[in-house]
Amino acid sequence: MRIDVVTIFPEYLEPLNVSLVGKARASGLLDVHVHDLRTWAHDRHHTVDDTPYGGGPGMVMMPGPWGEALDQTLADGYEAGARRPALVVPTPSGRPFTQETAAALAEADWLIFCPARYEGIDARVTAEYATRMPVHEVSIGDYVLAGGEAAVLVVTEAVARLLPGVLGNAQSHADDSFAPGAMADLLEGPVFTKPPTWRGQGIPDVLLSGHHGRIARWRRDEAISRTAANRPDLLRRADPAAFNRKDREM
Ligand code: 6GU
Repeated sequence: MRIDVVTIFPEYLEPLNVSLVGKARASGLLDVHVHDLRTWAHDRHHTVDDTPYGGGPGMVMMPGPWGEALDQTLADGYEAGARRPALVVPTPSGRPFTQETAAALAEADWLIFCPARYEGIDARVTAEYATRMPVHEVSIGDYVLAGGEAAVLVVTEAVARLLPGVLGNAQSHADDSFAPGAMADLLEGPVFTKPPTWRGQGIPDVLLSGHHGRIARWRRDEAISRTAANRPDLLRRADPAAFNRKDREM
């Protein structure tokens, strides 16, 4: 997968060199290009924002630099052999970014991220590119960040770990909270490793029983309790029949 990021804070994207995403880049599974939007600002101060039409607080990112940046980024990507770009525009007004969104984006072969600062990007930019390619406006949660760069890190990590070959063990995302499947709509419960006693605390006996059916049922029950405590909204949308069906398999 090719990823381009156009930003006024290229250094904010340095974490893309670290950990899972960094390794995916080093192994050639991800080809990441970070661009400074101010490269396409033409005045002495490299201005990329201006006051909003209609008045109001804050500044809006100008369409000029974004249009030139995206045209150049698209030309370079096509030149390098990338096909079928999709724009990802992080914004608190976007659709909620979920595991489902991550899975859909992981099917793409080229993502171009457009993180905004200030009050956002002039709306004509997304309108124009939407005539030529998919444009995904995504929000990573119900709170307001100073800009979209942190969301680019979040989305890239969620997508990268779904790419074939990036995680050692494909099962490790089959069981994730929010993954589709048996434990869909349930959060993962607690986990334990050695030593068997730590600061006076043992581990649940069932985990040492060797009885896979009982262990699976215990984990499922823990998942339900944790979901009830932390995300009752998920339990309300879950299918209660799915819980009982599992019991008959054990
Ligand atoms: Cl994607 N951007 C900003 N600026 N704030 C957010 C967000 C994105 N998602 C939640 N809050």
